[in-house]
Amino acid sequence: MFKFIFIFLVLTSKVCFASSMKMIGEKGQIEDVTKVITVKMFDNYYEPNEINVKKGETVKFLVKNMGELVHELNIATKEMHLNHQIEMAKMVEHEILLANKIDKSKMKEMAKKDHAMAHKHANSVLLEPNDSGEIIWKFNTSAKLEIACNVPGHYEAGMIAKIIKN
Ligand SMILES: [Cu+2]
Repeated sequence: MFKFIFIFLVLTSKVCFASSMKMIGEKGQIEDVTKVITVKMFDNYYEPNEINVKKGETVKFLVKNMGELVHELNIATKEMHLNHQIEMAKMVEHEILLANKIDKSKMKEMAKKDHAMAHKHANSVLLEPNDSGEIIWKFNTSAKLEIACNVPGHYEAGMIAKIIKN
């Protein structure tokens, strides 16, 4: 019985996650990219802090962390960001996420037990200072989205970039 409940919980959380992901768009394909946007991350803000996209467009984001702290660029709804902040706080608690460093070997270890700790989703990158990454995202839904950093304290500090769809 307990086993059944556990499996049920795992399945429902996966389904919920998948459906909210679908709501915000999907991982884009390189051949569909029509716009490339460079976003610089500082302590604690983005430059630019307003992104214009067309509905249906596939955008490649080149992300550079120019700050002295670890930062994230995550494309989601406000509600998803707030939920994700709980996971990020857990990463800090487990000392996976330090102020200016990500303990990648610890992250791998934890991910075996708790998948959320792997922090590998197509809609986000988590970068150490001087590191860079990219996201290719297809904006094929009308969901109200924002780019945000969910490292504890950063969202509250205003590390948010508006996504304007037209
Ligand atoms: Cu940040």
